[in-house]
Amino acid sequence: MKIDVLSLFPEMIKASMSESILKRAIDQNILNITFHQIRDYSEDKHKKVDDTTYGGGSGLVMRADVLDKALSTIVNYGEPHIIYFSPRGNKLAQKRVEELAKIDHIVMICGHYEGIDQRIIDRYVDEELSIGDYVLTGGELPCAVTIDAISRYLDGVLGTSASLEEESFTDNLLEYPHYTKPSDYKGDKVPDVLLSGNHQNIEKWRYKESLSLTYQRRKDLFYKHVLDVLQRGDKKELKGLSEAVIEMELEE
Ligand code: 4FV
Repeated sequence: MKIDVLSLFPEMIKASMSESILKRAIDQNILNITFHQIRDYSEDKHKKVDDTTYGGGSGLVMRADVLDKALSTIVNYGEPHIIYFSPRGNKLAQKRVEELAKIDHIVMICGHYEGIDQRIIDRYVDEELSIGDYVLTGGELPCAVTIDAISRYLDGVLGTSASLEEESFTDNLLEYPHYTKPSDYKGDKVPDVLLSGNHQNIEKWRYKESLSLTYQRRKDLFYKHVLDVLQRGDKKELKGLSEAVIEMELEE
């Protein structure tokens, strides 16, 4: 995947991919990321990239002419999908991450101050993305978060894709509890079923744990999951769901 990142603080983003899985993905050229210092596109003698907001009010806005110069340079090479990070955007979730991972070339615009001139959004931006309902100092962290999440879906980045199949938000379920050695830690034991080697019982226990945790913490996801299972109408799934719900009831 080719990613062009426009930022006033590219080092912040580079730092987040200088270790471990992301560093390996870049070294193996699975991820080909080009960083563009937005200030380099300012023709102002002081390399100014922002100005006061029309209509008054505090705060500064990133200038259209500077961003246009940067984007027009990059966009010439093919039809990239252009993302701008802002609290107004669609909330990033695993399903959209999976879809973005299938795109060859993405341009990511990291705003700062109050944001960027709306005319750049109207002219260039295909998608506004938010990573959460809170206000950050800049788009750099949302950019790093998005690249990290996407990279996990690129072939060759994760050891096996198996871990992608069984993780949070797969089928709208939160992940079941994980345990590792020692089997008894300060008297706290690993659930017996996980030591049983009976994979059918282990799978049932994990499903019931995921379902119960999702019901407690994310009813929005729980109802989506139940609806999907009902709509799929798969007998084995329906049986598994009803058994798990009964067990949850019994545990209440
Ligand atoms: C943000 C978010 C976010 C708003 C003004 C950058 C800041 C500043 N981006 N998800 N939450 N952006 O807070 O994506 O320019």
